[in-house]
Amino acid sequence: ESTRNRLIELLETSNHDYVSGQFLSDKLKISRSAIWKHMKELEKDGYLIEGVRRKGYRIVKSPDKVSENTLHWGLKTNWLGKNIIHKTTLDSTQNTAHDAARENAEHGTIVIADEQTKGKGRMDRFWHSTKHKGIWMSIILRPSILPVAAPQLTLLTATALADAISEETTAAPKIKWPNDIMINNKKTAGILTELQAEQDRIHYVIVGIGINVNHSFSEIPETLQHKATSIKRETETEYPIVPFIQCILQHFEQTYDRYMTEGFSPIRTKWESYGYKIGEKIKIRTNYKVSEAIFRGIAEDGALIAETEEGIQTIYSGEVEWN
Ligand code: BTX
Repeated sequence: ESTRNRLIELLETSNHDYVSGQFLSDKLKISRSAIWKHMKELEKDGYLIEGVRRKGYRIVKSPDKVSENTLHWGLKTNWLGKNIIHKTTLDSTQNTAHDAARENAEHGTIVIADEQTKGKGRMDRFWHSTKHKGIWMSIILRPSILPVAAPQLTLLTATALADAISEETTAAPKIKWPNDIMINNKKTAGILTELQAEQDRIHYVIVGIGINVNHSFSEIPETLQHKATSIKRETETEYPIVPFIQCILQHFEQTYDRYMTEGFSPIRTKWESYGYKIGEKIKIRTNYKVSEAIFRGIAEDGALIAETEEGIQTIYSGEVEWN
């Protein structure tokens, strides 16, 4: 498999010129028929390769097709995505990730699917995951933090997504506390963090990320069209999916490493710079009472800070009305 990555690298650096089979077989220390077999595998991954006698091989077109190989090639991370499980169809990448984690999959393993038939939202809600239109993936993490700090991982993921979306597209993402990415007031991405833990120890965390990327308006389920959108719909541009995923993984790794060395504080500042409705009116529900409040930001532990007539309040779970 790493031979295949080196093979792609050698072909890509020749910049669409022919590379001789002999050269490749010398460099990779494998036979010329083994080279030919690798070429056939690359074609299955969507590469268009031309082989000409006495000249060699050249890449005519690289695929924008998600596979373990295409994601590996050019991925600039140190530990994230070194192990990738890609399937065309899964019920939920979360389920596959849980299975893999139970079988000791390493920290940083990625599970990704082209479509999900039973994508999961929070509280058993359904997450629509249309084939080839979005990014549906789960990251297996083994952090040495306390279970109570796990919600910070969701906020951390949201900032990494917002950074990646800002870098790859012309959209201006906002993070709606705690876990939605909004573009032009409509939900574009969601995060589902699940953990397997004891009181004081996390066995593993699965961070699920769903992003609507290349849906046209009619490809967004009708029942969601009033509140959900895709990046393509908001920016009128279609985005190559492989570099987008790589960009997300790079931002995620950077943000995660920073959290582990510097704590939540820098993440909090970043999060607030993307915060949806900070400084604006929201409603919060406490003890069966709904009160008006101003959304002030998030606390050091990730809770929402709201200012009501009675003073500052911190909110830990979905008791917020945004409209
Ligand atoms: P959530 O509970 O915040 O959002 C779910 C709600 O969002 C649904 O009830 C519905 O109203 C709406 N919704 C459903 N599908 C979409 C969509 N594609 N775009 C916008 N709105 C939608 C958010 O949960 C967490 C979602 C995580 C999804 C990822 S995908 C990879 C991983 N695998 C998996 O099964 N889930 C995660």
